[in-house]
Amino acid sequence: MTVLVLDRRGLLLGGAAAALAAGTRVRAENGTVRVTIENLAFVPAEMEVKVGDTIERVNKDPIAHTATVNGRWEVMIPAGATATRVVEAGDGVEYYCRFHPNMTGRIVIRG
Ligand SMILES: [Cu+2]
Repeated sequence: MTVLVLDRRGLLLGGAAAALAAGTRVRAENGTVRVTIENLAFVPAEMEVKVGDTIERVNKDPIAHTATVNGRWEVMIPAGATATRVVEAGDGVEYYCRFHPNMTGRIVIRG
């Protein structure tokens, strides 16, 4: 299921934030990596983790977002909330927000 909720403001903010975040890849420290969601973007957009690490997504926007991989998993992050998910084998993927498909992120599994 795909829900397209796009508006001009969202596209512009998401594009700018994604450009700023490009090229930044963080690694988990002490088994946890934090992704901040702000202005319709995942920051950092790319992370390097190991199976068993926890990804913590902090939503600073006043609207809900998701981290979604079609047919695999979805994490719902309500406005102002934090959601976590433990990295599983095969999670080296790109994900996106189901509500704002221009929001994308990438998980890289370190061997
Ligand atoms: Cu979203």
